[in-house]
Amino acid sequence: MSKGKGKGGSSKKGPRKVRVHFRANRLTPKRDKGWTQWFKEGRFEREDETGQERLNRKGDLSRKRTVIQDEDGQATVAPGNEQREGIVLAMRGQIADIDDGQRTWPCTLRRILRTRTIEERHPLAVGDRVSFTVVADEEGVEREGVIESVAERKGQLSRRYGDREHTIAANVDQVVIVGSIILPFIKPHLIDRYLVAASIGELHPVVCINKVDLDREGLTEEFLDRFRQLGVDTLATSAVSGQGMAALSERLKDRVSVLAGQSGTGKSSLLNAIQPDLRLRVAEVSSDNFKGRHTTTTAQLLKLDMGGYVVDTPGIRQFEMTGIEPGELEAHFPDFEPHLSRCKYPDCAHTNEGESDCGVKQAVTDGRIHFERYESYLRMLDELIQLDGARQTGQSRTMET
Ligand SMILES: Nc1nc2c(ncn2[C@@H]2O[C@H](COP(=O)(O)OP(=O)(O)OP(=O)(O)O)[C@@H](O)[C@H]2O)c(=O)[nH]1
Ligand SMILES: [Mg+2]
Ligand SMILES: [Zn+2]
Repeated sequence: MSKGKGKGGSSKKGPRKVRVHFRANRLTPKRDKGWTQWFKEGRFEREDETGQERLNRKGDLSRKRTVIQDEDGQATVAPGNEQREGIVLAMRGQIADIDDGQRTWPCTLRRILRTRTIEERHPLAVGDRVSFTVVADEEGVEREGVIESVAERKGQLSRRYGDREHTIAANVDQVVIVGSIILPFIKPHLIDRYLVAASIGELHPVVCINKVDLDREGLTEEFLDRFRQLGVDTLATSAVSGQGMAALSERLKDRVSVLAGQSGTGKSSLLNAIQPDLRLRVAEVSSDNFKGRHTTTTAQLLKLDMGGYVVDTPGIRQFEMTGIEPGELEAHFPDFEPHLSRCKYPDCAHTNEGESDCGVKQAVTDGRIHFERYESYLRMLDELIQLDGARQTGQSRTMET
């Protein structure tokens, strides 16, 4: 993948970077709060615009700082404004709200970085760690910033959105997949999709069935059993009765989590129950179609008083996979693993006619793999094959021209 080397930076016109000396009083490290600690721990390395230079925060402070100069050699950044580190709390169109541990800065992306993120189809996401410089307006008031670089991500929840990858949350440890048996009705297939996305994004998954107070027939436990058998952590909660809330708090404490799932399952309500002063907007499920009303409209990173961070996300109807080839899908179904060695053909896609040839199909027949899990696999595989086909046709078209 192109890292945008040499693009823009070497052109005669436009901004260029220069190294200038720090003023002595700038060498004192700032007081650290909250997540700025991440940077200090060396989990974060800075990359400059050309992608060549790396500045490790663990090492000594450089005696120089970088400022951006425009064509006339004028610094567009107020003198003394060294780069700061922060984390994306929310995205508002082209504006990212960045928290530096002290306050929130509305920031835009440096143009070269915007070009690169568009080219690589990895736009900025909630949870991204960035370096930014604060700029002063005409009156000399510092109100906003410009993002200079984005750190490599570790752990993310992403889906395909058209021909793009949409990262719902970056730098998270775990995803709590929130569903409900009724109001809205459970969608097992959607949960399977989130589980695959968690596996691709290297996140610890938790399947949480909320609104257990409404589950009069007691279907929750049986449903959760399916996931326990996969070794997946499960929870049964009610934001109304308080059931399971202590267990949910325990899972969220000191971790960076993302809450995801259908609209109306109670993601925001669960967070309000854990920490009432978050005051997240919630709304009743529609009595016409038993579906949520898409109350949360943008993902936002929230700090929990008990320790940890959580991203509340808007409920989505569809979740399309990204980041894998069709042949890689089976690796994200841990329940298939014990049966793969019984497939007659090493490249078996588990879709062939004869069950005797395929360990996975045999296991579905025997009830050792849940048939809905197998159906989920088939639907996702089909989608990935179609996508692969479309991509190849697209590529050959490009080659012809
Ligand atoms: N009975 C019951 N209702 C709940 C529970 N949790 C949430 N609700 C209700 O479910 C409705 C939807 O809750 P929200 O918290 O807005 O759901 P959400 O998942 O955040 O929805 P989106 O933001 O649209 O994705 C609200 O009317 C809540 O009061 C619960 O445990 N039991
Ligand atoms: Mg919500
Ligand atoms: Zn097979």
